[in-house]
Amino acid sequence: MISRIDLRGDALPEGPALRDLLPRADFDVSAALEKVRPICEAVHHRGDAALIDYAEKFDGVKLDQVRVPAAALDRALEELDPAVRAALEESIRRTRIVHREQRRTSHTTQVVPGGMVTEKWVPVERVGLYAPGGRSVYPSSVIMNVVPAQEAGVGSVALASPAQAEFNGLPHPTILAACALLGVDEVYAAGGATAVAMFAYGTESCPPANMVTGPGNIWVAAAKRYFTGLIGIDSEAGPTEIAILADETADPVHVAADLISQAEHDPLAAAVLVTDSVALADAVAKELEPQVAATKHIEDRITPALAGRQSAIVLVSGVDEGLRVVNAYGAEHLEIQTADAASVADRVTNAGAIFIGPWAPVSLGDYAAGSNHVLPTGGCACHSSGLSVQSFLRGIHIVDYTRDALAEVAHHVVTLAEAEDLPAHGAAIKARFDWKVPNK
Ligand code: HSO
Ligand code: ZN
Repeated sequence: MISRIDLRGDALPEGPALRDLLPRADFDVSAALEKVRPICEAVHHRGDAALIDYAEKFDGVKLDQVRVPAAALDRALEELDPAVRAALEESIRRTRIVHREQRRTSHTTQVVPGGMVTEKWVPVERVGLYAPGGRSVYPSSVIMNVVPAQEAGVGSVALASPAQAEFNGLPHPTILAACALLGVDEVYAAGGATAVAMFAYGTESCPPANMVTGPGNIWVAAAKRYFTGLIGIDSEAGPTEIAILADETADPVHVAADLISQAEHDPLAAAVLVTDSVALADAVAKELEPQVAATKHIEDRITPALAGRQSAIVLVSGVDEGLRVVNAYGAEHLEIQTADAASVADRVTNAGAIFIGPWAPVSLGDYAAGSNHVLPTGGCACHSSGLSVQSFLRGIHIVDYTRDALAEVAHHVVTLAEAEDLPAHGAAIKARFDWKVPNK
């Protein structure tokens, strides 16, 4: 069911060449871009009317309004299964305590006496969060997006999720209940690219947002790319990935279960085991069969994900080589299931999140570790981080110099301005000192 890539023997190639040996799912956002363009333009020009038309076309529901009434949020919370409510509350509590510690305080540096630069952290004013419907109704993702925004101090947080025909055109009740638990009362029934466009341009019922975050399919990713520059985004989330670096000490039952856990998201999800133990590779391959057979989404997601070209068991000659492979790959989620896992994890440089040892499976991080589950995919972990409080803050530099402090450095500024053929830059300094350059 899962293919093997044998990298033992010859020396491993360097960085990008090594990465090329580890195939990934095709996720061509640029091709989808052309298809979302007319949708975004329609929302721009026709506002709510376009959102209502698209809900009818894509979601099969005729909406009277896109804003979800407050009573619907209250009802969803009242009707929420108490066990789910308790689990969501614990997830919120843990996620909040971790993210609260990420808050940044402003800092002032005295560069020279009288010359100060302050970095002031200011939250984004208004954020639109997207929660998918259909195959992926994830209240946990509402938590992972809302909590860091709230902890960053974002004043206005709105959420959009597709209208569902079976719930009278409201978003899924668990999504509404999660919003109610989090204190988010501005919710819209809008899906995919239309929701991103609604937040980017604003409509009659929804004021525009400065930033849109949240997971979604390729259309959501394409709409985020379409609006880059106009609004801020978190990332263009692609299909989920799990990589596991394991040696002969790992339990094949755990390894197989964890690979399957992320394959469950999507037929394009990637599950990659990197190991120096042929015995473990064989045992995991064997263990996958009964575990896959016993789970729910076999045909539509798990089997195609594990059999897809994006998933593999990669054989390496040792843990050091394994580290080179996982660092080249830059997985969204990386589990380390080796002897002395913490010190192996210390040597990981590229991953969205790292899960150490046998008691920290990715599923824990998906729901209740306290960490964030919105993480970079598709190798973006080599340059980006997951969602955090920082994602919703801007650092503004505040420059405050006295006359003497400016005089001290004036000649350097004038010299650099002249070197760049920008004499007016130098003149802005000289004008303050009777058109002379002090200290020269
Ligand atoms: N593993 C997904 C997040 C998720 N899992 C939501 C369950 N629900 C991407 O990190
Ligand atoms: Zn997951």
